[in-house]
Amino acid sequence: MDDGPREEGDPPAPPATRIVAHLDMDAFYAAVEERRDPELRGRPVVIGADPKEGRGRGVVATASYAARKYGIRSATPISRAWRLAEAARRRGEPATVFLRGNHALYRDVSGRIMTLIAERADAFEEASIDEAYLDLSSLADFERAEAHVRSVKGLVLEREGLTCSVGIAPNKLVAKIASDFEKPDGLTVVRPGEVQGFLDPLSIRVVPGIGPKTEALLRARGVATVADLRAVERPRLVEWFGKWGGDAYERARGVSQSPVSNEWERKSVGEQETFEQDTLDRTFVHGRAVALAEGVFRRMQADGFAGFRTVTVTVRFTNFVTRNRSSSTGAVARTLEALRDTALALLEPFFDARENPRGRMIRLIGVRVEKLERGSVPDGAPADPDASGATSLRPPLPGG
Ligand code: TTP
Ligand code: MG
Repeated sequence: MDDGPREEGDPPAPPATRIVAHLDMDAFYAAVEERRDPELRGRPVVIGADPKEGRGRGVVATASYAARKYGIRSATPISRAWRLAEAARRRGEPATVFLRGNHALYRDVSGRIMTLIAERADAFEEASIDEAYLDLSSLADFERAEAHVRSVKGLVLEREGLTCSVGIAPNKLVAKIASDFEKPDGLTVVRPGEVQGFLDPLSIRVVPGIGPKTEALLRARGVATVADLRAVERPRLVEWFGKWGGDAYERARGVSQSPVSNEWERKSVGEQETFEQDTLDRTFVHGRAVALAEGVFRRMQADGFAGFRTVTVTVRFTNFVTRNRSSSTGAVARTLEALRDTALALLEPFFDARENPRGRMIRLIGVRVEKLERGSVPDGAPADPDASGATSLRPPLPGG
């Protein structure tokens, strides 16, 4: 597409206000399940590993909002989720439904939603299975952007029966924080003059890049809110965090230049599996790696890609130490055999001293393909009758 956002290095255009929206589906997997089975609606629903009455391994992928009331979240160990659900049930609260999940279905729904919204933006960037950035700068003012986003939210609800939350702001960073501000079914608009006032009272945890460890470190130094972070001088942040300190300094001010990238390829397709028992049985691990490679290859093709340039395997040991190894080729690989053979070769050093000097057992493996090449999608998706309608933002872009 050549009607995309300006590239870095273009002659400086007068800085017309950018308008960026970040859209994130609400409790995505759980919402899709509730849509599929109305019996589940409003009930506590947990998608993830098999809980095995509290003995299961693996984690929660997502929990419906009713299940979040019990303290169950993404990445909660499934055994703990089970105990929280049992405790709630004993208090007389509704029983929790545990589902393994249907990833092919979530990918289908995601694909349709992405197509729907991509057609309604100047530029579009798929950030994960359930979130995307939209550049709406050509609408020129925030009121029009808000009205436009309302209609997009309405369309997603009408076509897919799902709600999402959206943030509208002058850049991706603030839009992302805003989309999380009021969930579910939220719409939060932060105009250029409001950025600092919006960010200041929020916890430092909303800043992308600040996870639990960085948060603890900052809190130990008396930094709890974005306003606190903004009060720390740049050299001090660099002293604490190295190069990342400079980014933190910018982020605390809501500054971000990163463009909404028009390329709409998902960057990778991968799957992981936690074993029932930790193991170093090479034959067994190879068997599971081959199965994962097959699943990944099918998904890659189902998502409209013909080949890949990079294969990555992940190994998590008993002690949760996690390692990745990758292999890249200049040419695009297009066969399952290539994927399988590369994955097995990458796994090999984990069975001996090269990557596993202490002979640790393996808890989990993953296989992923990256640098994907779009292939000919068999039947061209039917043209959306609304695509060229009044709500379409393409093609006119100011100065484009
Ligand atoms: P999120 O958008 O992080 O979560 P969510 O959509 O379930 O809930 P929210 O309303 O807070 O946005 O992730 C989107 C989907 O990605 C989620 O439904 C399941 C999957 N996922 C995982 O499988 N594992 C994870 O650790 C996370 C965070 C998400
Ligand atoms: Mg979401």
